[in-house]
Amino acid sequence: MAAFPKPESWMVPDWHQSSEGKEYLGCILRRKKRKFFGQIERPVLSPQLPADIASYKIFVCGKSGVGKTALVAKLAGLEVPSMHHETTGIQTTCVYWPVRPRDSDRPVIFRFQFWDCGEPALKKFDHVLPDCKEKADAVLFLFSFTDRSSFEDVPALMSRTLGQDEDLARIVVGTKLDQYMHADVTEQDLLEFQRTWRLPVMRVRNVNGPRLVDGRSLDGRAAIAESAPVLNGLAEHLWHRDCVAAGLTVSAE
Ligand SMILES: Nc1nc2c(ncn2[C@@H]2O[C@H](COP(=O)(O)OP(=O)(O)OP(=O)(O)O)[C@@H](O)[C@H]2O)c(=O)[nH]1
Ligand SMILES: [Mg+2]
Repeated sequence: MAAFPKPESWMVPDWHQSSEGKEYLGCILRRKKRKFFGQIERPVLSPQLPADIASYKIFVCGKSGVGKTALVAKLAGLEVPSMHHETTGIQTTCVYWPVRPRDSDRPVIFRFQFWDCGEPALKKFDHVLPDCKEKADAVLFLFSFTDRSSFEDVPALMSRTLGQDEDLARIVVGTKLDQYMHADVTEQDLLEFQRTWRLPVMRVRNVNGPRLVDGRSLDGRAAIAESAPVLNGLAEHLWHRDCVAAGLTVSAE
């Protein structure tokens, strides 16, 4: 998975690979596998590992089959479904991710609550879209590298989803980057899109790593390494946005 570049990071880069980062990552692992957190569960930290928690609600949208459920599963360290099963209704998933701000002596544990909603529910029930957006901090707009129409529809998807006065972070995510033989969207297309829309674009491969057991990755740390760039990218973007909103820093735009 690859995240969009940021000129100056407020986080210590690759902290999750440091010895301190690995200690904190222990709180999202259980018996070397990624721990699944229910809505009211949270990581248990010992007094030797103090941290602040920052919670964000993130609505994941995009046309059916683009990879919304697969992306959330990948970020949560769960098995990515190999077949397409349409998501009926709304599925929420909590993902915890520790990061280390450069200017703080305490790590911050991000709690991302992803709201993944299948398109039929959005179309059928008027209350679903407002529910997904209520108190949300960000929307991920997904397209697939193998489906040009899903890419070309992103501007319309954004205006269908958010009104002009809705100030949520907008992040565009291209899925199926691994399917480069069937790619229908080029880097040049993405550069032009970024120039026009000035939005971050992430590129992801929602594929299972090797060795899966019981629907969870056998090697939780290997799975973490694969999803770290996207989780770090989300944390970076949302935190920076909050700092700009609080007047603590200036926008790079
Ligand atoms: N190779 C590859 N396959 C992917 C990727 N992302 C998703 N898929 C596959 O695409 C299919 C559809 O993915 P889903 O995540 O179920 O799609 P969705 O957007 O949730 O679809 P709905 O629930 O119907 O709205 C599944 O077979 C996934 O395994 C990817 O990055 N690479
Ligand atoms: Mg789905």
